[in-house]
Amino acid sequence: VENPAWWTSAVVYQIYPRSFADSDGDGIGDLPGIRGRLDHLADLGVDVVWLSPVYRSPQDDNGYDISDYQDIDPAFGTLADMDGLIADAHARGIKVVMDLVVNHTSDEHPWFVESRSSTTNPKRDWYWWRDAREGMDAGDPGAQPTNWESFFSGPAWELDETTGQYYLHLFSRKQPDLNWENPQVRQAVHEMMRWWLDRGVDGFRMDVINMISKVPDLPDGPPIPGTPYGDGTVATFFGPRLHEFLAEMHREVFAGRDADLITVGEMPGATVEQARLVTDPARAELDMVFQFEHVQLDQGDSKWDRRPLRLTDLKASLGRWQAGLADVGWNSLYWDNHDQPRAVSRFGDDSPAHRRDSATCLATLLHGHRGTPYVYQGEEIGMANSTWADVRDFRDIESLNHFADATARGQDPDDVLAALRPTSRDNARTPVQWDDSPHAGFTTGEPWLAVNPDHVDWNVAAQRDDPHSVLAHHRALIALRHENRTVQLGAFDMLLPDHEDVYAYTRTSDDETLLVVCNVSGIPHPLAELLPEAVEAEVLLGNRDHLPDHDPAVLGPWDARILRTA
Ligand code: TEU
Repeated sequence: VENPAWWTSAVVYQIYPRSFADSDGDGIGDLPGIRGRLDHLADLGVDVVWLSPVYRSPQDDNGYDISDYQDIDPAFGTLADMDGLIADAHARGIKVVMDLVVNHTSDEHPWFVESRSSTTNPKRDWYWWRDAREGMDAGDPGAQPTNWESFFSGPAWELDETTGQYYLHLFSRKQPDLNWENPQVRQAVHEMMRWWLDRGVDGFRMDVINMISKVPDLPDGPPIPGTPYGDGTVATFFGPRLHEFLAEMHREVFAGRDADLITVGEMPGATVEQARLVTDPARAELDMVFQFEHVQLDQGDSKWDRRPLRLTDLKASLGRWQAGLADVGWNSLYWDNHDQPRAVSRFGDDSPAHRRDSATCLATLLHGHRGTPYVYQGEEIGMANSTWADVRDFRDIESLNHFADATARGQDPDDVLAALRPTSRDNARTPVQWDDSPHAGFTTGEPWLAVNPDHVDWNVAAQRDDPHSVLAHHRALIALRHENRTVQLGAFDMLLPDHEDVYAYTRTSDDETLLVVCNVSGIPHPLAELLPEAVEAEVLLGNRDHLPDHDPAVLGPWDARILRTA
């Protein structure tokens, strides 16, 4: 790649502000709290920080329901705090990316308040309004305009009494979908985006941006067996005008500025082919996307139906994405975010014996790939899923709605709770564990969501000066990416595709070949047999070669190594 973009050697850190650091004792993280912890990010070495939404919001979906895109919610602070955070981050050479949530707004956004006020309001067509299904009366069971289900359980349509019509909400009923067919909507969004760029932000993570183009006549979806619903994603994922809207957004917002910016589109259901089109620089749409294939390999019929991950499935998936975007486009690389359970619990082993090694093994496996790695708050210290005594411990609307919906349909509450525990998004949202003090140094008040009891042992303070900590390993991985062009741009080749425990691949550039080999299991494997060339190779970074039982010829439990073999 000649003249590679700056983000091909960058690492992004995601902050979920509600759970990061609370400065005023109200139990909710805030912007001044983030400003007070920027040295942690600088020490880690990240280049960009992506903030989950901090805009004014009723907080129905913890800020992904926005009522004013150009103001900060008082729970998080003020616009002055935001300006200060941007300045402080820039002073440390860290860029700031905002979360752009424009598939939908809050139902309390003035645009929707106007839109719902009457069928003739000028903003009526800013959202998706439809009459009851043909031949049925508004309010009748099954009278919703389509058979789609919301991601947060229940129908994707809400009847609005004022006008007797339904409005579409793919997420909660307090998150009405914007109608992107309407050029006024697109212009208003572009204007707001330019306003944030003028304010100094360096780009956007774009929430469910593949849903902004829908099949305009909103057809029913194919029936989903065992449910009263049809699959709405056929009409709402990657609709016919998506590339047109993304190219228009690039022209209207980024053109002329984009050399220093970064854009990443969250695209549930994205295929490699679609990602190639979206991230092809020649098409000037987005820089990269978040795809979901690798975080759905351990799911059955739904996200609540968990099954063990097969490593060969992971290799096939990540390998396909590496190959598919090798010659055009770019990958994002992630395990964790605010919607996913903690990787060390999900894909690693968070038992005391293996937690550190499996966390550093998973990090090595991910960061060695070609793409831009995303570190989610707490992932750098091996934070794990929390314990959930009963449904009252949860806060996430997705989890709470699922519990209510599943039990209302007759599922045993204990079974539903058992399904929530390993999967709930709240696992990612427990407060960041800064130290072993009460509430882990996150707040001096009552945290909005309980701190994981394991914070007494797993916290930033305990790891900062430990050269073998999960934190130190992330620091080393990030430094390696910054200094090594083979890690940044080298060709990716998967090895051992059929091995169920060992994940290995090479990265090749003109001047060297690196071999990344990871034992994604608690069982030793003979490296000498699997990859003989690895045994004597130069070790650039290992995660357990400091341990007394380390044997160069044998991969120990969760042993991960980045080697130079040529
Ligand atoms: O998530 C999009 C999305 O598809 C999630 O619902 C995800 O599929 C699921 O929760 C993971 O299993 C984005 C935001 O990241 C999420 O926090 C919001 O709730 C959602 O959009 C609506 O804005």
